[in-house]
Amino acid sequence: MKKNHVRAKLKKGEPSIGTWLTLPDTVSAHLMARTGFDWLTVELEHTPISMETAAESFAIISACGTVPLARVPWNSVENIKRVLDTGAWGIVVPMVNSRAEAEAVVAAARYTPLGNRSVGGQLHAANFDTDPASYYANANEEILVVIMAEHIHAIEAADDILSVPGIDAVFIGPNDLHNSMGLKPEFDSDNKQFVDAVQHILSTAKKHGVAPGIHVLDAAAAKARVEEGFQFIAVASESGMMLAKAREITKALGIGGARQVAKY
Ligand code: 3PY
Ligand code: MG
Repeated sequence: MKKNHVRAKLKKGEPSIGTWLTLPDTVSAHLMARTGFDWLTVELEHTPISMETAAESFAIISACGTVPLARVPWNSVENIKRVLDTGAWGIVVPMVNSRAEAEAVVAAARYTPLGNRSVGGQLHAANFDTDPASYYANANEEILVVIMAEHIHAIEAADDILSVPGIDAVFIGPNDLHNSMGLKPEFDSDNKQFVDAVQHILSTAKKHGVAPGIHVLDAAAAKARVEEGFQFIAVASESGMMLAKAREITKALGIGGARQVAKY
């Protein structure tokens, strides 16, 4: 069975950099899997990506030697089960705001005795280049479980949440976190409440042996967060990169007026 090299890196305390896939397109997933990112997260929370496109993307990404992850639309047994059973090597779960919600994530993502994930499916084993019995026996050691801290309630309950056994990483969603503070959604800011919340997650994660992570917009921000001790870092998204480059060109040509493009 293949090894999840991203989980291994995080366990060793090393950083691991990836990006988000937001387009419902297996061709762009294939091309992105060859660009050098450690992992690619198929984004099912805020996009029209179907389960079929996601499953094909997981297969293509893993065949390229990159780790396929899925951000599920919400924290539920159904969502977590379906992406893992169709071949994702890990999950990113939005808005985990309490210990009970974190325990529910682990229960859905880990097989007994760590959780109660139901057994079944073919594609999980295929993507790890093994048979289902070996997958069931080893999946708890290979599946990456990432929960998101993106609400002030998660910051307040960080100690309770991050002490739940079975969580590998905590990933800050800066846009929702700003939003929950009544601030404009942004990837970063100097706002003291936001800065303190980020530092609180960083130190609480380290205390509990959980890899801290955050979503950033560019390589400079990714390097700065690595310097601070963050490990699981997402840089923008494939559509954000495409649109930023397209806008750079149309701006240089003086066309398109003051049009803004989505950042991720
Ligand atoms: C956020 O910034 O809210 C996110 O969910 C980033 O992935
Ligand atoms: Mg969010």
